[in-house]
Amino acid sequence: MQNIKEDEKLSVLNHSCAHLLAQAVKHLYPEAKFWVGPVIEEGFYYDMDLGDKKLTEEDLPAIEKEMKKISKDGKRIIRKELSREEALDMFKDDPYKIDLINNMEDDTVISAYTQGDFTDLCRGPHVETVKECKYFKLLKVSGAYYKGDAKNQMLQRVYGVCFKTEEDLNAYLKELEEAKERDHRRIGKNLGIFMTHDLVGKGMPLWLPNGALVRKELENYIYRKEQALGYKHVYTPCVGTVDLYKTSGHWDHYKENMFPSMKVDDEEFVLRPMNCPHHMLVYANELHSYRDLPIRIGEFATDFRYEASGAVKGLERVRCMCQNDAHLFVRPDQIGEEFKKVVELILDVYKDFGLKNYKFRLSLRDPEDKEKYFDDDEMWNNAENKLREVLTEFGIPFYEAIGEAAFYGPKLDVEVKPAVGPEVTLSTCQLDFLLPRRFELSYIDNEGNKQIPVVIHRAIFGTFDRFTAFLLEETKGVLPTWLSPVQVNVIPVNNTYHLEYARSVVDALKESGLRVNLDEREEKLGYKMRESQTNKIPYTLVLGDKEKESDSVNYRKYGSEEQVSISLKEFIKTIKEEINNHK
Ligand code: TSB
Ligand code: ZN
Repeated sequence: MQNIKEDEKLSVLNHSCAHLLAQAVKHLYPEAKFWVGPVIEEGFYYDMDLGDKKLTEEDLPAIEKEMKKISKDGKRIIRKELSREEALDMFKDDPYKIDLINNMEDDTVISAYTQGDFTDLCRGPHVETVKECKYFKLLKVSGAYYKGDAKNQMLQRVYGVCFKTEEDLNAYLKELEEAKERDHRRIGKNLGIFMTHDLVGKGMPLWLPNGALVRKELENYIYRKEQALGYKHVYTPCVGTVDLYKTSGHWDHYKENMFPSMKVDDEEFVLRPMNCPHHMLVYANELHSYRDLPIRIGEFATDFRYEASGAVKGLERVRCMCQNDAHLFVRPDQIGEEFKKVVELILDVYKDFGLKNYKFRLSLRDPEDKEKYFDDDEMWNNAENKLREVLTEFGIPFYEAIGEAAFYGPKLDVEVKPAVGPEVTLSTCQLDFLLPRRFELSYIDNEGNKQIPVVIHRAIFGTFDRFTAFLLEETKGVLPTWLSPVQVNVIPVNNTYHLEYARSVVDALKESGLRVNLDEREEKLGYKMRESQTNKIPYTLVLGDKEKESDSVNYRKYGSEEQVSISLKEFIKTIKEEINNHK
């Protein structure tokens, strides 16, 4: 999707279009007051106060119509510089603009732009006439707190986008439409993957039977991989005492991302935002020798995080999530090798899922930010250099991001781009020299002395929630056979003659461990076959006389027109092979 901000001319055009929007709104709702209307990557928006009038998407066409009218009229856009007094006088009826003026530095050049009957306080620049804002579209409305502060009143934000030509606008709208089609919230609903409910709460999705099947398969898949790599899996509670998180440092560094605490008897609990403290205690439960390391503690662990209500999104950004988490306890001399193994596992998993659209990001601390990051230059430099070294050795392309590290150490993140909205992190692998110290962890070295291990935090899927969201978007809902909630849909040509045979095929498939649906509804064959496609079921079997007589099946693979006839035995062998190869 084109980034409007990156094209200077387009950026100016969009800014002018924001003014055009405000002018049109002012014509339709004369009481309207305006806050700010900046250009963003996807176009522009304007925050406005319309008193009691609550805008909905249905109001947008009328506003667009008024914008078109003003644009056609073709008034020039005229800049005027003002003294502070003139500006305060000009906008005396507008508390938001007064606020803006009062917050300007003394040496700011204050300017206003006028087009016909509308004047706005603005730094500019703008296009010459409103005529140039011709190919635009208003996209959506949402609430936005004044100055982005939840304590302030809610304003209304109208989003739009403007292009130089009709073709550009149409191409953009088509892309937008395709992104909407790919949006996991839409696919997730259509395929019965998850739901949400106000009574459960924001950012708290409920996994429906189909979604639960997908998730279980993902769990089994990664569990087997991790077991093979020597991980030990545990179960620990999804709460901990405030003292646990004071010991870990989360209470000081991560509190704004945590749910508030609750008192039970004489204990004060928090819903855990991370599992590291629990795993530190699991490690500390036994004495360890240098020979035991690395120790790899894994868990599919439920966490709760406070995410802003405007930021929660389907399964991608939730307040209750399940991490595919593990903490690796290693000797300092094992850091490079163990980190490498994690990167290998990430690459291996991504290959299995056929994922290609991702970027490695090396997230480093901001050395200036002494609040967020613990203060030990040497530790940070060592850790950051170590990660950089391994990546370079691997020859993996990566980019560096200052200020994105966790408070306890630098990390490697895998970034992906959702259908809608900004990039998010999927996998993560984080070095940590701090937590082992805070929990006074140790192992005995080969000379009998106590040493402190290093911890690597890593999540391959990130969370099952986010990974599923991404997978639904990457596959457009066409999951590989091994992950599909229903793998085979069996349709008898005629219930009277073929149902019995169809049932025997279903039994045989189920016995082989396949997930099967028998469509025995009294509907037309063509209708049933189309529905099988809509539900994105990998295999549709159509069973009639020929199949019944020869103990065979006639199958059609999702997305293919070809109908294939093979023996039932052969079919089971083929599909099982496909599943075992994670295809
Ligand atoms: C890897 N302590 C480490 C852990 O040991 C940790 O919690 N790291 S994290 O904060 O980066 O979270 C791990 C992963 O969870 C992220 O990489 C991301 O993929 C996923 N994640 C984070 N926040 C959310 C959220 N709100 N919704 C869904 N997934 C999330
Ligand atoms: Zn952790």
